[in-house]
Amino acid sequence: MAMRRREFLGAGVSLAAVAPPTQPTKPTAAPPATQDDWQGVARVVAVGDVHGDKDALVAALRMANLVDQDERWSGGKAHLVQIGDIPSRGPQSRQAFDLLMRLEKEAASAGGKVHAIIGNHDAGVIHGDLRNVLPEEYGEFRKSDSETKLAAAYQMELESRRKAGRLPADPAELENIRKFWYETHPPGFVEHRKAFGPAGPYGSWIRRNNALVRINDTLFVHGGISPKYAKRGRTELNETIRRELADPERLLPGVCTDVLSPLWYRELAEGDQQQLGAHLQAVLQFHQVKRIVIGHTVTRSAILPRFGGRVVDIDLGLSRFFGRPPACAVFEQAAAYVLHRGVQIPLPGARPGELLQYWKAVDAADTQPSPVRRLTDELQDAGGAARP
Ligand SMILES: [Mn+2]
Repeated sequence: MAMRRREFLGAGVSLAAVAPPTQPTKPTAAPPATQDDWQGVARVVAVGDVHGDKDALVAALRMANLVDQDERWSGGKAHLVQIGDIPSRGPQSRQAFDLLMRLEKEAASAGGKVHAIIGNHDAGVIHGDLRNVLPEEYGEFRKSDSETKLAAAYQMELESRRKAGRLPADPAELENIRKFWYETHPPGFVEHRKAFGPAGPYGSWIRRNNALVRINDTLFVHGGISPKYAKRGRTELNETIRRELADPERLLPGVCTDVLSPLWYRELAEGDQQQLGAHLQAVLQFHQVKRIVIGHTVTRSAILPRFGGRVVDIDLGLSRFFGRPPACAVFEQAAAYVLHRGVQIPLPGARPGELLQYWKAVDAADTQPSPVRRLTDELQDAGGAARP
């Protein structure tokens, strides 16, 4: 068990190696549950995976009139859903967290709400899956004594290797270990790990959020709901995930690291719509919703409606890592639409021609030649019957 966890955490990223000696090894119990069912919300704006791009997040929020020119909450009673994956792949992760944490307070005082859904990368920065974290993201936590802290952490690493009988006698081999360790532990690393630890300010914020939230007739979840999790209740799953994030001992086997879990599942975005139709319908019925909004799986550059509008993938890759235009989905009492480059386009339902109409409108709103043109042509060739 201990070995498996070590392998999962990867080389040199175990929390124990950098935790200060005064920090309890087992953090306190999960914080109180955050409400995961909201009804009667007049306006819901959903924004896709941020991946370390605070500027792109602001652009999307401005487009939906949720923040003003000073990046203050201007959304009134609206609910913002960020579909998960705030960090990784971009240099502004801490800034994006700071913005959302501030907006959460400002929204609350205005009668609105910020829901930051837990994605696999949000969970990952807590439990040590740091495969896509950039040196710049650690750099956001850098202070004048970061190098000293790194040196101390490296000494602890050597000590734990010595105790485990894994400290090589050969100086060249030891030098290789040192080099690799410093490559994978940039300045700010120690502070980053502490801040995202279960007890740190960012870690504890993430782990009081939900992985599944129902608002009105829509379920919001980062990856999707697989058959394996089709009969698991929202609150029970949210609590299980929060418990795992509070205590790394619970990670394996666990929900947070399961590729079929709501944090990782991709088939609603990529799988065959005929084959998955019955499963999807069962999930919608179980949660008593009309549709599921997901992120996690990057689309071909625009918000992707599937299954006759019953699934909407809003992860169009708005971070600079993917470089796509800002967009968001908006759900109001009488309307469901996307804002694509600022243009309002109704989300299609299951009626014939609606999907083609949607892609044509996205195409027209985009810069030319539009990246979705090929898709539009394919649909047109198939008489509007083809499904992206
Ligand atoms: Mn993801």
